[in-house]
Amino acid sequence: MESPLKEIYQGVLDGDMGAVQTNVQAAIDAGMPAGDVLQSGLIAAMGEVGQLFEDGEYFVPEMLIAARAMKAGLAILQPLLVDSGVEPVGKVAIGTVKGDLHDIGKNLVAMMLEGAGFEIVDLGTDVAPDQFVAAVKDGVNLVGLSALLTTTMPSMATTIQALDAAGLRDKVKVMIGGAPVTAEYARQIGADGFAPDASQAVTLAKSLVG
Ligand code: B1M
Repeated sequence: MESPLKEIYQGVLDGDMGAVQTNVQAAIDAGMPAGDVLQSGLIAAMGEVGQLFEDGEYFVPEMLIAARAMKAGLAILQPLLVDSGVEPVGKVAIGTVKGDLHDIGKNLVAMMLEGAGFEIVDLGTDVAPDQFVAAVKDGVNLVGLSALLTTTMPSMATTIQALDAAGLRDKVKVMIGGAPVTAEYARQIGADGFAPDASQAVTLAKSLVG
């Protein structure tokens, strides 16, 4: 691992926002691709934060400050990952489902979709099924549902059922993702597709609206 990446990784683990910002900028200035900084620095470190939480070494406050540090790094990468000026290829309403407050992955997917030319309606976190229904009534052609908790995954199914009940299911494609979500689960609840990460979410979104 090269030095700025190591510092970024450690900065996220320590929740040291300043160190993350300084080293993300240093990595970019040194010519490192933004995608590498994201994957090998920020995302890799957040994976370890999750492991430390599971092992009982980190608690919610540590997760929160790690997330804040990661977001500070992402803010620097965002303009580099989002290549603007492209004609919208589709309009996506994206949100983290009801009961779930995790937004880093959802934001990353939104950012990458925007970079690929999609218009984004970001509904935020803890999004109730009727909010997705309202967005579809407003004219989005793709709905993106994110869930990070096994306990909130059923809200994905509830959202699809709400679209169905509103008579809108055949007017919109639904893609789902998030750490505990699988392709099998997508099939089970009648989603149109599942993507394991942000770049595959772009490929999937293009194929769904194409
Ligand atoms: Co939470 N948390 N958390 N947490 N948290 C997890 C998810 C957990 C796995 C940690 C663990 O135990 N190892 C665990 C869930 C266990 C489970 O459900 N089985 C957990 C828990 C238990 C909790 C609380 C219940 C803790 C508590 O209060 N006791 C609580 C729940 C709050 C709530 O939501 N109601 C909670 C709270 C929090 C914080 C607020 C402290 C913070 C979130 C801050 C924020 O998001 N603003 C937090 C964090 C940071 C995590 C971990 C450590 C990191 C999540 C993250 O940002 N990853 C996480 C552990 C982990 O996932 N390893 C954990 C980085 C991000 C880039 O990855 O979100 O997976 P990810 O997104 C990826 C892909 O999944 C995919 O693309 C993204 C980019 O590649 N993807 C999509 C995501 N959405 C997609 C949508 C798509 C397509 C792809 O299409 C639409």
